[in-house]
Amino acid sequence: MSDLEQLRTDLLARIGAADLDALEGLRIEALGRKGSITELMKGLGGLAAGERKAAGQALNALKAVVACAIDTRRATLECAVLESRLAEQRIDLTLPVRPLAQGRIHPISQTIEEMVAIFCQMGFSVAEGPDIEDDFHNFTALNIPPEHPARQDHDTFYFPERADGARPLLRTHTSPVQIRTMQTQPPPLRIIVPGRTYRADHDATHSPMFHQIEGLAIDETTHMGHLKGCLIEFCRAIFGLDDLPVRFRPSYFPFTEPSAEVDIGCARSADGLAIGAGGDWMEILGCGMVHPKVLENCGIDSTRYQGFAFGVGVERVAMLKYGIPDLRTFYESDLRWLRHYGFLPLDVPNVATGLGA
Ligand code: 2NL
Repeated sequence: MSDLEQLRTDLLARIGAADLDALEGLRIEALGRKGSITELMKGLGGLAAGERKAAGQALNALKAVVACAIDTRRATLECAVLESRLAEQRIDLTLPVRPLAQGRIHPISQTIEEMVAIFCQMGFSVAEGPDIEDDFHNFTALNIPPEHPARQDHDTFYFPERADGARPLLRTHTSPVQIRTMQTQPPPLRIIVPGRTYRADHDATHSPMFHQIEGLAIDETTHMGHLKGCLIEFCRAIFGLDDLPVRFRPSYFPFTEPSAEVDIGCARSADGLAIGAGGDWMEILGCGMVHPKVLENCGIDSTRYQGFAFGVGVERVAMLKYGIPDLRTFYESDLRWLRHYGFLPLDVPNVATGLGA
């Protein structure tokens, strides 16, 4: 075998066995500026004229064969790499989808939504306001002057006194929002005010932060019949019982006159408590006709306008409706509890499910 044939056989064998990195090395070794074939071509000039042509043709043929073999081998290797990546990264469309981490709606949020839906269907609008209030909006405007005993009952959280002598506080009810609405919007008014409220009280049945929904309706002829109809309807809608017994019991609040507490029918037994007809009663909310002094404190003419107001504790309704036995669990942020008692985002209240069972 001639040297050239030997070189050819040797190169083709090594090309056939090379991986992509080795292949580039081989190309440089054979065809690069100092490659073996390049060097042989440089040597052609030194040959006798008679030999030069045949040797040149043989070298050109060798160069073409080697270049072609390298290109073919490279294409084969690249193709194999692509094939193996395609096989490895193939998407298996038969696999089940990964479960999406689904959040839950807190029972307090759900209960607020349901109550808001009921009152909005009756024509109320939602109003909101600040958690940090001043003495006037939380107490004085509501007919609770500084020396009034009701101030003690409220266990108010106060902030340090400011330079101007004012002492900001955390609102003890959502009524200040109604006061602000009456100060800025002329009657007729129909609003409900859901939100956080605060009292320095902490035991098995009281939390320092809790939620309320208050309502306010003011017009020229709004009377106690409207209050009763509206709240009877609310109690029946929120518990999904068309025939739920509801009674109004005289009571006292500084900001309403007359005032009443609303009880719903229930049955207490060894098994626990069931809402509905059963001979027993349970308090569910407070209400009354807005005191004329409160209207006047907000710049509303009490000889022309009158109205009713009410306040409902959200936690108590949520506990009764969803069978949550311990108030404190609402605020523990225990994810296992939330997965059990919480609601799925698409479970929005609606006429078919939200207001019913
Ligand atoms: C309760 C009692 C009540 C009101 C809240 C109110 C607000 C204004 C004027 C008059 Cl601006 N009244 N709110 C009235 C009666 C009762 O709540 O036991 N809530 C849990």
